[in-house]
Amino acid sequence: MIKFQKPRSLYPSFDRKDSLPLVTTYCPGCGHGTVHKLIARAIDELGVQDKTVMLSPVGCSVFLYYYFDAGNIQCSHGRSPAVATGVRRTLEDAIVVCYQGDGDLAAIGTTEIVHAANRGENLSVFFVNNAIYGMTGGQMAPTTLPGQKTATTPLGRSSFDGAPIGMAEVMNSLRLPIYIERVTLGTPAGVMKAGRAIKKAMANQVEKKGFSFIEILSPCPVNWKMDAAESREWLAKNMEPIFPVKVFRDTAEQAQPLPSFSGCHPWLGDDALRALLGSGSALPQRPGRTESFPDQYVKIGGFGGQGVLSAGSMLAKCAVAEGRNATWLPSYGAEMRGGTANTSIILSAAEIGSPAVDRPNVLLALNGPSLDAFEDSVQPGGLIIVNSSIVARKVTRTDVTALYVPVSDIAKEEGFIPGTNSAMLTAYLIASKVLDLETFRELIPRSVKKSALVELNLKIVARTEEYMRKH
Ligand SMILES: Cc1ncc(C[n+]2csc(CCOP(=O)(O)OP(=O)(O)O)c2C)c(N)n1
Ligand code: SF4
Repeated sequence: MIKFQKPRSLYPSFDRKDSLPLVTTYCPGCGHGTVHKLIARAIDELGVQDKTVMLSPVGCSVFLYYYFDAGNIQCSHGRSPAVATGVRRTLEDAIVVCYQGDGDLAAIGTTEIVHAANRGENLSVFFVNNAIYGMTGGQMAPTTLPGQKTATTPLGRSSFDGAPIGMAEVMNSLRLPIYIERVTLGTPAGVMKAGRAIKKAMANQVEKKGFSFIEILSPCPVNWKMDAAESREWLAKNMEPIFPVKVFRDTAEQAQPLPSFSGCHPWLGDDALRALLGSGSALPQRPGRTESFPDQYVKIGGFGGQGVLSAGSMLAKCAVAEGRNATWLPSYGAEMRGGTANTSIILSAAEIGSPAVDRPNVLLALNGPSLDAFEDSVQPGGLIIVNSSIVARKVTRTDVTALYVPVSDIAKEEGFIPGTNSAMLTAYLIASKVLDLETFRELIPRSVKKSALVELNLKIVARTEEYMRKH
């Protein structure tokens, strides 16, 4: 009969390591190995290996994915609760495990953990508190004990360095977490109890109950400068009085499963969300152009006040109205009115992975600084439309199509300078032929509140159309 077996959710041998695939990277007696085993056992017992996503921290456990045969995302230092929130909200059934050290969670990542807990995200967080920065050579952590000697407090932590932060207590000051417990690896009984707490935190997530936080007091023999046995004794004798081991809160029994959602806000349907954002079904759906077009990576740049951001938003709405996918990413610089502003838009028939546009294939330069800033980034074969009313120079690139349209003059002659952006969008829609100009015309009354301004914008569209026909 097999009494003890390595959990299935740990690899039988750690082949991702460069050498010694049968041992971990952890020092002898380190608590990380124990915690890994307890989590792996919980994953096995709950039968969730194929849907578990482990979030590796920065710290000694950075190579978590060497060991766990499960999904993994390596997060920036302290950011795993934010990454976990993203995974939670896109993969409804995933079991998302945040594994964090005290440098990771209680120092650089304090904001992320507090807000994820405060939102009551359905997550399991395992906080390995070894009172020190292990990976970087034993510097003081926020959890370092008073008087404890570390690389940065060689005479011992003094009150000048603050007091040990009780993260379980901080969590307990928030309203939404459903389960908060501090456990210890200081004794064999403590390890058994830690295993039960870890499993319970995972089970809460499986049942969609909400946010569970387990703080695990864990030895770091190497940086504490002790052997394995001494470190567990030191932990029980010195850490446990400062960090009381107990259940701080357990309301999982009463907690109702959180509402289910998929890629959308849990309390808003798709239509309500679109209406709120002023897009999708709230827009007229037009057949538009049926021809396929290459994905458009558009950068619009100009002075603040030239309507750069609203031009981007309008372009994205036109695409959505024609049944295309679009993203609009405004860039809010520190600029005031008169400074420079830019926005990125992607138009595609396919789903769009990221809204960032580093290499545009379309540049709409409403002013000279935008042409200077973005000309070099345009893809070969791309299109640059320059506001020739105020940009004196020509495009220097010879591997792109350059058009010069006096969009500021057109808007000015129609008596409405803020309509410069409408003139530029018209020029782009005509030159590129990707979307129907009629769609833009139809959307203007929906976006511009005052009827007098609707008229002016429509006149600017007509004037630009005429200019483009003539030239
Ligand atoms: C943004 C950033 N800042 C600082 C570091 C350096 N750094 C790496 S690990 C670490 C602390 C690790 O301590 P802890 O989270 O307690 O984990 P342990 O190694 O003790 O398990 C720090 C400060 C980094 N990698 N990235
Ligand atoms: S330095 Fe400390 S925390 Fe890091 S592996 Fe060694 S014992 Fe573990």
